[in-house]
Amino acid sequence: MPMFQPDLETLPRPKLQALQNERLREQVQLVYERVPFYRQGFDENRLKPSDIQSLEDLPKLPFTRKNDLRDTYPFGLFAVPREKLARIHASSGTTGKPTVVGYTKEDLEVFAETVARSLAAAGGKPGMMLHNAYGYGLFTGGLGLHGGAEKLGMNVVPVSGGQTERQVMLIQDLGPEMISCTPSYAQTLAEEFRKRGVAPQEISLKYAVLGAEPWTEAIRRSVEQGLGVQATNIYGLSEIMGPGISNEDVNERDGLSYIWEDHFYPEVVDPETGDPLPEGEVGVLVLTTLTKKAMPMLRYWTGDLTFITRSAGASGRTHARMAQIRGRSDDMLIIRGVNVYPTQVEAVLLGIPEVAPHYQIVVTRPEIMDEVELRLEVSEVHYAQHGEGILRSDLSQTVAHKIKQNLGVSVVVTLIAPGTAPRSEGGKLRRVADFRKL
Ligand code: DLL
Repeated sequence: MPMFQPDLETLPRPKLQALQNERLREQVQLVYERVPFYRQGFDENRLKPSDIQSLEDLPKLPFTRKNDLRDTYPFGLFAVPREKLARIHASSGTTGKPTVVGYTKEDLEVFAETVARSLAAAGGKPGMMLHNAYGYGLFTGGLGLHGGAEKLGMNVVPVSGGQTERQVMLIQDLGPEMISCTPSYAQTLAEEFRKRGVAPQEISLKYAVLGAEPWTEAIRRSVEQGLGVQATNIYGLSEIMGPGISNEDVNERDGLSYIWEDHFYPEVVDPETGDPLPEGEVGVLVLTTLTKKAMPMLRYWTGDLTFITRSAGASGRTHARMAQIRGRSDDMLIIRGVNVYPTQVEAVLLGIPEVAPHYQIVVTRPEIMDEVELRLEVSEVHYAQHGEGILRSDLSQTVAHKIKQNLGVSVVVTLIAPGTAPRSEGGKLRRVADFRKL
């Protein structure tokens, strides 16, 4: 696929590194001068900005965490006065106040460029129509994709999330070639088309750019088949910018996404010790912004688990690539001492054609022991063939056995009818209900 900024996306690595080092020094100087929180961090570690000369010096610095944003709510980590801000976004936390993030005009320019690179990698081209079903508002998804698509020269239908029937009508009437939404919402839309008897080849969509929540090959397959698209992964987070920190190339679709590392520098560290891990090892992704003006972030602890590689991808881009997120370190379920991520359960489903990638994981602790129930839909084809009786068949044991074999945990599998597991109504879907914390 043609790149949006080929010179930058294929910059030879020595040049890329020189650029990163230069930008890092500027970013460090900026936060030291303008953000008391960072200055304090430097002082406490007896560091001066001049101690950070290159990327190799980064591990000297402490991490910045979500709590630091909460503690300095709302504007404490901003490096510019309010008059220089062009936009605010916020992400809702599970408790209390949201985290607030800010952008200058220049930040919005970089945001649009990196999303434009992502959309081009996903198959987007000037003149193409994008049906943008990410939520518009404080969430970065809607406006983030919107700005990038316009920058690339696409035309955007700003549908936002929800109202599934209207979305389907608009797709049928306007004929967009590309859609952006959460993977769980793409599943919802695919089902709605099926219900109406619209075959995948009759749907105008060719490309889907999906992210904002973890997903696996099982869901990729169901969305690609259901909508007749090629689906790529888009990753990002508000604290660093929003969507478009990284994106897969549509011709690669191997689970590895290019990180636009001339703006966002990635490290992967040990979740327990925080020590940097070698390439290829799974740990927590830590990101440092290199060009942010309103809210620079040094060593932001994303909590997302992945690995990175700098091996060359087929597209010719030189930037590092990151693997699909396996989950967040705080989403990890500890089931009777065994660490389990919902995506691991989902991955097991891929090998079982009789079931659908629609499920809910319910964790309880009735007495002392944790109990896990996987409420899992039978595939429509299988259900149609065997009827309701299939729900009480030994298919549930087969699935439980596979999960035990692969993940080492015992789960009770309850088979449920197609269409009865929770669905995304437009935004991120929570597939885990953990009642132990209540
Ligand atoms: O979700 C930004 C975004 C919008 C990304 C649209 C992609 C598309 P937040 O609401 O701040 O920002 O949530 C960020 O969502 O730390 C991950 O845990 C998760 N996440 C985002 N993209 C992916 C992905 C947006 N592709 C948090 N795969 C991140 C897995 C993802 N998890």
